[in-house]
Amino acid sequence: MNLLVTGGAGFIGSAYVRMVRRVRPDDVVVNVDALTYAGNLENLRDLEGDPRHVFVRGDIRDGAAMLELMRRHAIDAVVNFAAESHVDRSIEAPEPFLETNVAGTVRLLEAARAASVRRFVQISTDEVYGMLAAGAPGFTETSALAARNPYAASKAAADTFVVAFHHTHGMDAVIARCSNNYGPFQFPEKLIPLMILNALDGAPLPLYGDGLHMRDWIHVDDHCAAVDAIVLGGRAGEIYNIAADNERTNLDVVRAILRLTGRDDSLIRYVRDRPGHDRRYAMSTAKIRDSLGWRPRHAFDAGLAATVSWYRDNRPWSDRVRSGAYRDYYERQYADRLAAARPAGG
Ligand code: NAD
Ligand code: TDX
Repeated sequence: MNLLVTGGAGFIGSAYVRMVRRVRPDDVVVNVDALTYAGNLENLRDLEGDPRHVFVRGDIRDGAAMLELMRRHAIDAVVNFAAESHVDRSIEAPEPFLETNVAGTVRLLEAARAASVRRFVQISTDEVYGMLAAGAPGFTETSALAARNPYAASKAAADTFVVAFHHTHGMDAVIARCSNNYGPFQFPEKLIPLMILNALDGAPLPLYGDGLHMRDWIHVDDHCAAVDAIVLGGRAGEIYNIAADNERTNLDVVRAILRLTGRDDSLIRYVRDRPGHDRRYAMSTAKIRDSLGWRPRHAFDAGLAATVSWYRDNRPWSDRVRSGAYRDYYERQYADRLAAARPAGG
């Protein structure tokens, strides 16, 4: 199979690309990523020199470029991870979320249709269902869309387009809605890597509001395995929730990180709450378990401990992310090759 993965230099997309190369060595992965602040080619170091991993710096909003890539590589399936992914940024500046998450997804759908790509998998999120009341059973795939922050609104809009392309054009499109991911290579603007790095440094840990908001955590590799089960066996037009039943308050997560790093609660700082902060997300995952046989493999406590160890052992990665040095990597790895390929004076 020839796969086009978008956003494959980000946290989850890079884990998915590494996984596909490992489990299906004959598949070709064309990895297209705009390398925004969140894209980091150092996440793909393991794949350097791999002839079946083709990295292309490109923007999903550029429909003509996406179509050309799909045709040139005879793409069988598109897996769309590319997105602006951070809620706090969407509150400050929603425009890039509209552009990439909505317009970008529509242009990618149009390109996939024009190229007669067999399958389109949209990577969505639990946040499209909105906030869940304390004690209420988890959202199912038929729950209404009720996004409550600009990031979630952009993802819900994108999902609606995906559903519309399935119904209107008969496209084989499938949506995956996952809960909060954690694991190696996550950009340290998100709760878990931010708190791990601050705890390792003995710096304050900023908890929003009362710290009692609940999220349901899943190891990134379990999410990727679920996505791959959907790519291979999901039914056209269906939506699949993905989660691993690890609901925790943010305070619980932060305390676990403090224990794992040998620190104590004195580092916790309660700071101004996120505007419109959703109290709780949770979903039922009976559908993907029953129909595709997927199960999570990582227990949260062990997965979190391994993640803390990874950040402790990979300080050069996070130092380069935090200093901004990671952004030079693309230039060093690829710009010379591109310049060499260009005609003189071009
Ligand atoms: P990330 O921010 O780490 O990575 C996003 C990647 O997309 C980056 O490499 C970035 O360069 C790329 N990108 C951004 N705009 C682009 C554009 N216009 N064209 C091409 N590439 C572009 O995000 P992540 O946490 O890996 O999330 C990946 C996907 O999973 C997103 O669609 C997100 O909505 C979804 N998701 C994330 C979580 C989570 O907990 N992180 C949970 C559920 C769903
Ligand atoms: O400094 C912080 N302090 C804090 O208390 C940060 C960054 C977060 N938080 C809280 C806010 C949330 O309740 O921690 C929780 C998790 O925050 P984020 O890591 O920003 O994730 P969240 O807002 O839940 O969204 C994530 O899960 C759904 C991803 O970023 C999305 O891409 C995904 O779709």
